[in-house]
Amino acid sequence: MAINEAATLSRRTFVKGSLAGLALAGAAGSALYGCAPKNEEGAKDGGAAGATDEIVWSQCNVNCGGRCVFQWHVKDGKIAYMETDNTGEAEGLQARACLRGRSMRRWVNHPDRLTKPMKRVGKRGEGKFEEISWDEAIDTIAEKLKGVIEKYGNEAVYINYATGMYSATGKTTARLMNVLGGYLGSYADYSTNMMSVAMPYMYGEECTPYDSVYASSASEAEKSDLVLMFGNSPADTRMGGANAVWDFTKVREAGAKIYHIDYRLNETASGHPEEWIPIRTGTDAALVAALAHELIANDQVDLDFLHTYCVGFDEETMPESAKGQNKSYKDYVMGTGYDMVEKTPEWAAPITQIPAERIRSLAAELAAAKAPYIVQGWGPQRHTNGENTARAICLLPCLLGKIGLPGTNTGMREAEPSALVGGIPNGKNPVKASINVYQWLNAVDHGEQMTAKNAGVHGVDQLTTGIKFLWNYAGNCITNQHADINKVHEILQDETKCEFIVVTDTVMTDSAKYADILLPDAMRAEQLNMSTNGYSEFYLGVCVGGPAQEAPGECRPSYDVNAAIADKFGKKDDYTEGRTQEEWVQYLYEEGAKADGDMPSWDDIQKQGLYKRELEPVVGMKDFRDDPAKNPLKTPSGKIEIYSEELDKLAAEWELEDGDAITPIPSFLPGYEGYGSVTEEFPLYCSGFHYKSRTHSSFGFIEELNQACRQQLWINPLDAESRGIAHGDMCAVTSPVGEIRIEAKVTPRIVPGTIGIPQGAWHQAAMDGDRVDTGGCVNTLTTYRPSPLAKGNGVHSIIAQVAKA
Ligand SMILES: Nc1nc2c(c(=O)[nH]1)N[C@H]1C(S)=C(S)[C@@H](COP(=O)(O)OP(=O)(O)OC[C@H]3O[C@@H](n4cnc5c(=O)[nH]c(N)nc54)[C@H](O)[C@@H]3O)O[C@H]1N2
Ligand SMILES: Nc1nc2c(c(=O)[nH]1)N[C@H]1C(S)=C(S)[C@@H](COP(=O)(O)OP(=O)(O)OC[C@H]3O[C@@H](n4cnc5c(=O)[nH]c(N)nc54)[C@H](O)[C@@H]3O)O[C@H]1N2
Ligand code: SF4
Ligand SMILES: [Mo]
Repeated sequence: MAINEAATLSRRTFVKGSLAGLALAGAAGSALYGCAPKNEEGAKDGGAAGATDEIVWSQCNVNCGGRCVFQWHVKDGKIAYMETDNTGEAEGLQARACLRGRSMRRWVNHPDRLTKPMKRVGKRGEGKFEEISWDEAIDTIAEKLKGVIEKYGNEAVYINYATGMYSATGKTTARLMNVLGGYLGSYADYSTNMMSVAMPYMYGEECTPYDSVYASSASEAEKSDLVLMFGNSPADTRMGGANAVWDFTKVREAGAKIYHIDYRLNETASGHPEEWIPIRTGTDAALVAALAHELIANDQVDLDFLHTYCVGFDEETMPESAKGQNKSYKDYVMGTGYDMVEKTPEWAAPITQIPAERIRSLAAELAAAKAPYIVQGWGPQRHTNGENTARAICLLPCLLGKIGLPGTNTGMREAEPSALVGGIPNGKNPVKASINVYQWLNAVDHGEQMTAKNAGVHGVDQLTTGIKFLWNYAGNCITNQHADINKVHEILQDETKCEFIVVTDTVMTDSAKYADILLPDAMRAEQLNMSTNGYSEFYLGVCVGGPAQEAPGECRPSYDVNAAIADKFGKKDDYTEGRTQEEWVQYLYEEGAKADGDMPSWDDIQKQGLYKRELEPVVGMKDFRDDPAKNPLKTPSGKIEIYSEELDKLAAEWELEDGDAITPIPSFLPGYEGYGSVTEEFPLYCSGFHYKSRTHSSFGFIEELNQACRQQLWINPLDAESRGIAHGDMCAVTSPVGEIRIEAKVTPRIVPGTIGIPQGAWHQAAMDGDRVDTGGCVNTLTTYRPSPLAKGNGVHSIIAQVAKA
């Protein structure tokens, strides 16, 4: 059913009159966030509040993933205020923006916007720049790029992981580089790194965290009688009107029990403390082992399911290579294999901080549940032992035999919809080598030493060069969002390592300070924008519109900038294929519409701005459950591999760092700076979490948002009292690699022994002085230690100490 075909209130241009009054009346209310006109303005026009010349559709394209819809009300060529999605009838189907999205006007019109191209004049990271012309900027970039390619080859060019811009025409650096001979590729992402690499060993190579075949829709949880969430908080991380936060509200209303396993009482559990099962950060796989122990001890595992659909639960289904060696998961749990330790609730209690009795009762509740909906967010896997944690959580529904059935989930995060339109294609990368996205800093430092076996290099056995040229478009992952900022600073100071860095952003972020050339981008409100739905659990859609106003100063769309760079190589036509950005948008829309069959015409979508239709819910792995012979998984055995022969092989062949391990079954591993690693100097565990007031570091400079949700250190009263820290005190948090200042939030909403820091605050330190970060960025504290299998960012594993500052 199309829910916005008529789009009665959503015509692109409408002036005054009753329709305008109707639409605007609904928007009144929250002037603080710039989404509604002031009353005085409205009064002038007899109630058609702040009547504007035009409504321009656009979207929130940051990487919270919600892609909520904006209607920019434009007056005299300037954005006057913003209204969000008010179309369609059904509840929950409106892609309504959260406070961050509703602050977008403050960002777009901020006096701190970058408006001119600049070149670095101080040291890297110092933040000293001089304005230059676009001609000089483009000439310099082209010349440096040519030089690096000639001297080191295309493998020396890298495009840093960056998530600030999701739109059909937003990311074109890869396309540019592909027409210029390619670049060092990358795999996985900072969001789901350990899960993306580990889950294919268990559920098959097509299993990604963004797939709707291997996970159930959030709405499926409404049919469940027990929802078990591991580190999953849609009310923090999917706050938009069409996101999963809405579903879980309905689950509660439907009467299902919900449990949140988290080291903190997150916003989704807020107001429902009875739903919170506090756990020590990074120890979920130990909890799963103890739950498995109880299920096995009480004959509550579904042996039929395990023997038909899975490999490696017990001896009966072990692969030939591992038979008779006590290497099954059951052997691990019952104390007859590997470490010969029985994983009883009493074993798990001191590790997880969950009392043995609670583990027992939870196992009983799980065994009794008709349709357990087991789901993990991406927090539990963003640890140095995240590969095994992700697999262990997915093991639970297997033990219960509750996969592929109504009301259940596979242990993965909720399913995400597919896209209705694609982006400008990247083309093919002629360079074969790729690295994990998190390995870029090692590749700058000592790329030529990185191999398949010691660093997870893909495509080649060994890199031939380090990274010499770094592109960074719409990302803050050079420093702020990466790890160990002090280490990054040291490595990037040496200009013989990475010789040239280009950053394109809209404001002076911490990463931007490391640019050799810094380019000012036009924002999406300032150009024609198109994007499909984001994380929405409710609809498939597409939104087209813009520009709403002109970009300030000399800001230019990055598509045009990259075309100008391609031109310096005589490759402009290869890059553009003869299309302007606007022509690409139309082309991509029409390609999407052709493939879809139901989307409106290009003419209609331009008038209507937004198209959406309801999404059919899915049950993860239903086809496999219904007919495993006909629909085998893409694992070597075609089954769910609880024991993976491939992982066993890697474990034997790879060169791992001291203390690291890869295991064929999802056993509990503490991980670097994980359980048991605290010291006298750093006696606390510390974890980051994604925060309401920002999307990572995006919006981090919007003062109103900082005031609404302050950057605070979550600390349990027990840990605070013993340190003489009171609520609101300024604290010094130290880790083995850095020190920050942050205000204390003393709260029982966090387990004792672990502190929590909202990730994404803007790093602020005198890098030529004491390097104490007064901005409170958690990546001042994170050690740069890629995880064993994925080589990913286990940045939620930190050890720390806190003192009153
Ligand atoms: N407001 C807001 N929303 C966002 C973002 C944002 O920055 N701000 N970022 C977006 C992006 S790109 C992503 S990838 C997603 C991130 O989504 P997630 O990765 O799921 O978010 P996190 O906050 O890291 O973790 C989710 C929860 O897991 C808990 N947790 C952490 N470690 C553990 C653990 O070891 N065990 C258990 N059981 N729980 C743990 C945290 O306390 C948190 O409540 O969010 C997206 N949405
Ligand atoms: N310790 C720790 N670190 C983490 C995480 C964690 O949980 N803990 N989470 C990780 C995760 S999941 C992710 S996805 C990454 C995200 O890390 P990043 O991808 O760096 O995300 P942001 O910090 O949002 O940075 C986006 C940048 O894009 C810019 N931008 C926005 N709009 C535009 C535009 O129109 N044009 C241009 N040129 N720039 C624009 C913003 O100003 C901002 O600087 O962080 C990771 N880092
Ligand atoms: S929920 Fe996400 S996409 Fe929606 S407005 Fe907020 S930040 Fe933007
Ligand atoms: Mo992410």
